[in-house]
Amino acid sequence: MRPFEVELRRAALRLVRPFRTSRGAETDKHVLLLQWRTEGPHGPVSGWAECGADPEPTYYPEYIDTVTRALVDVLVPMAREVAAADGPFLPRLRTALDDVPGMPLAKAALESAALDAELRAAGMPLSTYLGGHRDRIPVGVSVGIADSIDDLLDWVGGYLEDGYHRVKLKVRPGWDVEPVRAVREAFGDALPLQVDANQAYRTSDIPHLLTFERFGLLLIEQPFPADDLLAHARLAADLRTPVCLDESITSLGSAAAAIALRATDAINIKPARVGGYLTARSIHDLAAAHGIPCFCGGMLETGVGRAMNLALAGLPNFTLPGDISATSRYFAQDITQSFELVDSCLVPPTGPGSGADVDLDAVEEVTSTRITC
Ligand code: OSB
Ligand code: MG
Repeated sequence: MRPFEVELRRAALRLVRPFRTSRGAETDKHVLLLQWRTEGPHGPVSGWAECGADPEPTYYPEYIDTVTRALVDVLVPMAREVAAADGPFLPRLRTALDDVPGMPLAKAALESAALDAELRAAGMPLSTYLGGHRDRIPVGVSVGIADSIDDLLDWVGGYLEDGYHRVKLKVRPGWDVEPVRAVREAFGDALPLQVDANQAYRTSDIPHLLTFERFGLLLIEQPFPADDLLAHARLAADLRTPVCLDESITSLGSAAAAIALRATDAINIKPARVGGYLTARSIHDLAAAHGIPCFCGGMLETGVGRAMNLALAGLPNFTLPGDISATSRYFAQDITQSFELVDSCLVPPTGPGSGADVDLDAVEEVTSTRITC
């Protein structure tokens, strides 16, 4: 393996509208970007990745500062040792990362940057490497908690005009039955609609959640705390609407446990949350073997993460529309080419690696701090 260096940048991009969930609100997307620089067969190559961590531990225990420390102190030095030894780099990096407990967000970011660099050097698209085969990815839109029902209906109406065919509403106790009913009344029973609670309910809310049956939802995502697989299993046993896990699935092992416990009828696979694209593919394969449909989740990614997610979402068991919306749903100006909706689908880029064309000037403009390691 060739020598490499990794540049970590903290950056912030203004969101076109604030995004509020049961766990908090954000007006800007704060992101840790990784650039993996090495020498390819035809000159210098850069692999790019973004980390799913937030500035605070909002959805996951890791946050941008802990990920930065983990990369600088532990994971990048470890990758350098792996690179110095003989043999194919990526599989050995995977094994080395698996030996370190926890920290899936930090590992995902590092492995993704290395993967992008290797594939760009080899001239191979990530979708080919992962085995994806679709050139159109059906996608939906995730709609935050609004100040009023009127605002929510305006937003949803706008997204339907934009061409989205599947809507996910963020819910929490006190913002659930009313908004879902209002959206059903305004836009009809045929609209593919699902909800995401981001862990806001407790086992004692099961009777309340059972009343959601009447809304004919595609699924109900992560109603209970991430480690409470049993609560999800109890709900799933009594609800015909599929229960879908997001934050609970942090590894192949947790996916296997959730499936064995019948705690999940569908899985939101976020590569950034499960330790990277290779593990995401393993979870996809496991779910497929058990007849559990998946969708590719998102965390308001920039074009860097979005391009990679589109490559993954081409795998055959991503049968539910992904949380991968067009650029204009997130940012007025992204740091890559923009992604546009075509018949409720996004088109994965076809270039080598992720296919993201990173605009270095745009990256400079949003960067606040950087570290090279
Ligand atoms: O729970 O799926 C989630 C965004 C940030 C953090 C968690 C979640 C989300 C979304 C947005 O729902 C999906 C997207 O990127 O469009
Ligand atoms: Mg979710």
